[in-house]
Amino acid sequence: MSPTITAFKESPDRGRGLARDMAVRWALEEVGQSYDVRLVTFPEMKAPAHLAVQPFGQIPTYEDGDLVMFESGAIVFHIAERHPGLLPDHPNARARALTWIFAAVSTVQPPIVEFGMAAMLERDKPWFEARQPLLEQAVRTRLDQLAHRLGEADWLDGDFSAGDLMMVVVLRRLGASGMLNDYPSLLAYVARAEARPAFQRAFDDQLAVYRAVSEA
Ligand code: GTB
Repeated sequence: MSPTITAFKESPDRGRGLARDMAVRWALEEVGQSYDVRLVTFPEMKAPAHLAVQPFGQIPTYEDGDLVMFESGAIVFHIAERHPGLLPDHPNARARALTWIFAAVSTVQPPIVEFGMAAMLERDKPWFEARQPLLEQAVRTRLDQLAHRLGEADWLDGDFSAGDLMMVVVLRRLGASGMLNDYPSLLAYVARAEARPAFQRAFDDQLAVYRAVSEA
């Protein structure tokens, strides 16, 4: 049986592949695992049936037999652990790939999300202009550090791994800001990842959902 994931019925990202189901779709495509998608509306995400699966009323979730999971990073790691293709064989290298998943979601992502949320929700607030340079600098600090670590390598640690997948998902949220243009190696890193056929399939599938709903 194929696992079932949840995704927005009407994604606010307008099909740009920025919602978190993208990470899960991409991981499943990378390992060649077919899956079903249950689309949920905002009210459905806050209803008891969904809260029983995702206590914070969010997407994505992952259900496979009697296994029920939430948190995109954990889901991606679970998929990577159970299928070949997204983790190296050596135990230490696998541990380092897990480290990069955590680095993506808990070190690089927070300033990016804060910067994005401020631009989306606080433009009319009196503090917006004063706070913006601080938020931008916090993102740039992480990008500087990440670019330094990546150097001239294609991927963060050896072959493409679940760590790269998660990092690219996080970096893609900066797309509209244009900030990545100042970091050619990171821009190329994201482009390299986006060129992967599995990314393309995942992207096309989530875009098809957005198009079907917006044309209905
Ligand atoms: N830590 C969780 C995980 O990684 O799984 C975070 C999940 C999460 O943030 N889910 C969001 C959600 O369900 C959707 S992805 N939000 C509804 C709610 O909290 O009520 C975040 C997201 C949303 C929209 C855009 N966008 O429009 O560009 C990008 C990313």
